[in-house]
Amino acid sequence: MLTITEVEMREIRIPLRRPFRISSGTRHRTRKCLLELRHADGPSCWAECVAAEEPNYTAETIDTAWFALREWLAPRLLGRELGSAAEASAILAEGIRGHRMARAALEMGAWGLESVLRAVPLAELLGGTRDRVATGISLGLRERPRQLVEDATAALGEGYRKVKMKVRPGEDVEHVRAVREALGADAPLAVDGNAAYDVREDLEALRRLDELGLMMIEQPLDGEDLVRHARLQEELTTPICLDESITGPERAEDMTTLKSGRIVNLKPGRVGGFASSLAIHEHCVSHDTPLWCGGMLETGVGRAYNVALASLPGFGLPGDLSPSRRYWERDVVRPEWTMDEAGRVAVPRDEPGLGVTVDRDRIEDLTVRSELLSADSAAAA
Ligand code: OSB
Ligand code: MG
Repeated sequence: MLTITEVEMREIRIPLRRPFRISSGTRHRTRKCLLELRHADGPSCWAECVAAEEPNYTAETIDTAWFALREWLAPRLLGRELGSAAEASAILAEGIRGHRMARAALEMGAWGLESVLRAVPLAELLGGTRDRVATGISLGLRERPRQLVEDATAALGEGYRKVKMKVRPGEDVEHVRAVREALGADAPLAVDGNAAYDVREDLEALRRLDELGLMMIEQPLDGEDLVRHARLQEELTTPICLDESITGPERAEDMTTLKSGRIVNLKPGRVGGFASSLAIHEHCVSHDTPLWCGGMLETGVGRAYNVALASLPGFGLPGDLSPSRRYWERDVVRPEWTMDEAGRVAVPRDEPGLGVTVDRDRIEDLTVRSELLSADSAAAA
């Protein structure tokens, strides 16, 4: 039986080594919500919520997630006897719209805790088969094309298997073309619009990007706009990859039905967790849809969950699974996540749970608020 008796919520503030700019804004540091789930018999496991400080990627933020976790979500699981973590998703979803990032944090934590209790590596619990997963880098916007050429060249030199450039209208064609020319026609190059494009106003720019031999154009249009993505995909040779649009298995099915895109960026923290991720994975595999695991500037805790998921057989394209050094002076886990010269991250296959040790002192230093939720307090509420 899987019984979560306590959830300790923490907000940490951790500075990024370099600011990260996307179409809708710049991040200098991240405010992160971490959870520690404790089982009746003592074992515990950490989890991470991917919600950011501002509602510029999705409507959720760390503050809405904190509220949802405390008020509605954690009380549903606390003290409840689950046969397995696979039951958590439906319990957390019942009668609750949205709040997928909040749900995912708790749901994935339940899988992590089950992995600890059953002494099975998380990757194995999910059905992962790979020992290593290839990673790409996601480059933030830079003012000058020359800076991007430097960033991209350095990334390929480090071994990264894919270079994804953030783009926005007006900061796109010239920048991407410069990188394409510097890296050569065969370099694995992609762009991510983070929903900033308008299919009518920006069609010319999208057509120019289409000529640059990109692996994919990620989420050019609004997340809810599967119909216009379909129309755009008809116009373009480059595959469209959906990120923000894929909020669950149904949206992946819609993408296939409507032909809104040809590739899926799956972030478990965005789709409500692992049960939903496994369903999307299955859909993509059965429809020959290429799939990769995206990232949300996770700390080493969130990274463990993404790496475990990315070890499943359907994840054929390099994920956004950069090592700790890309983001942090010092991560919150030991050892930190690293990448080999061939751009691969090793999947922990010998240890249950996250496969890395949480650095409690580091987390303590970074914590700005915490709250302890227990089965007793949930029963009283
Ligand atoms: O669109 O994939 C995205 C980061 C924050 C929010 C959205 C996105 C991203 C990234 C970063 O691209 C990927 C990473 O974690 O390295
Ligand atoms: Mg994206």
